[in-house]
Amino acid sequence: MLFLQIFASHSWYFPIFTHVKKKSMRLVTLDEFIAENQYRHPEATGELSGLLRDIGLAAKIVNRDLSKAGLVDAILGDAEKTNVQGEEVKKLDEFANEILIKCLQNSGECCGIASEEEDTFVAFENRKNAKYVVLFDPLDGSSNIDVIAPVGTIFSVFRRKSPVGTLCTLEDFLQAGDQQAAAGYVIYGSSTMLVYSTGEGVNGFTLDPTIGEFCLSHADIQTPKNAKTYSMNQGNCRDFPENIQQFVDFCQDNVTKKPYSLRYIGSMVADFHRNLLKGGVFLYPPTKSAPNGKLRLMYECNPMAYLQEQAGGSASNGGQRILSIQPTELHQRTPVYIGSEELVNKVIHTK
Ligand code: AHM
Ligand code: MG
Repeated sequence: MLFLQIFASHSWYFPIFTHVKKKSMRLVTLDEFIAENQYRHPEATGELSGLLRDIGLAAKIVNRDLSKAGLVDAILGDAEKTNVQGEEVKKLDEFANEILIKCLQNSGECCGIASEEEDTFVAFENRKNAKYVVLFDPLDGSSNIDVIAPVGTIFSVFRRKSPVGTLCTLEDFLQAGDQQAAAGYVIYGSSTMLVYSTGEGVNGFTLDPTIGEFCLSHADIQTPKNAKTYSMNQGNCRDFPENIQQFVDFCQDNVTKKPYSLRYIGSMVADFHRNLLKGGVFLYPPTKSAPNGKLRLMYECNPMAYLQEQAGGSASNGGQRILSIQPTELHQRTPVYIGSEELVNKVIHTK
């Protein structure tokens, strides 16, 4: 009965109902999509597929908790406190961090993680036989939660370099971005979407809350080669390098009176997602007080650069392709210019 109700309420997904609505298409869930991709690669062991499914599960749990953020005191409370029931009070980014760690440790495919919320990497003692490590920013832009602006989870997956059967090591995590086996993000906005790539294009899945499944909604995302949108914290402009100030002048284009649009939410996932779909460039330049910018190479810039390149865009730190940077520390920061290829080129070639 329940199945029939769900089936009927989603009739537009199914070809059987094409006589009802012309644009009908079959629903493809994230799990089906992952399984289909695995089937197309007979050499695949299914471990990466399992890992991606587990990240999807963690995203659903985070999404559930986020949607209650304004209602449940424990979710918005400060860390290091207990509530009246004596339970530990946590902030949402700590919740998200714990959920991801638990889901990945339970998965069996992940031998260790590194998180923006942890001082150093965590090796899973009980998962020495797993082949992958995952790095993530559990809740990027979390300062936006209080005002119900979009936030996101960003993740990056590498094959380990240390021998299977041993504890993972720092070397497994400190790999250049072009070695990523997969990367993606979840955006928790007016709807919730998971976007990921395993190096064969970029696909987006929107969470259908009525069935609790991510469903393919944005197949093979290609980003526009050019656009007239830029995203940056322009309040810092006087502190930016001369060439970035020149680029801002170019965007404001007082000569031809055709300025570019400035769109900045202050949540990288949201700004990136809009630019990925509609075109644009996101900039987080160095400043005098932060010569390497603010954003982290391993948790934010590498996964987003991987997705952007897979979608036909590009990403640079101003002198080097983001994906070619050899990391030296887990938490290292880098300036980043990422988005539509022609706009990124314009930024990095402006003198
Ligand atoms: P966070 O990882 O502590 O949430 O900080 C990262 C966020 C990004 O989502 C966003 O692009 C940036 O910080 C905004 O910084 P600013 O407030 O300096 O513009
Ligand atoms: Mg972050």
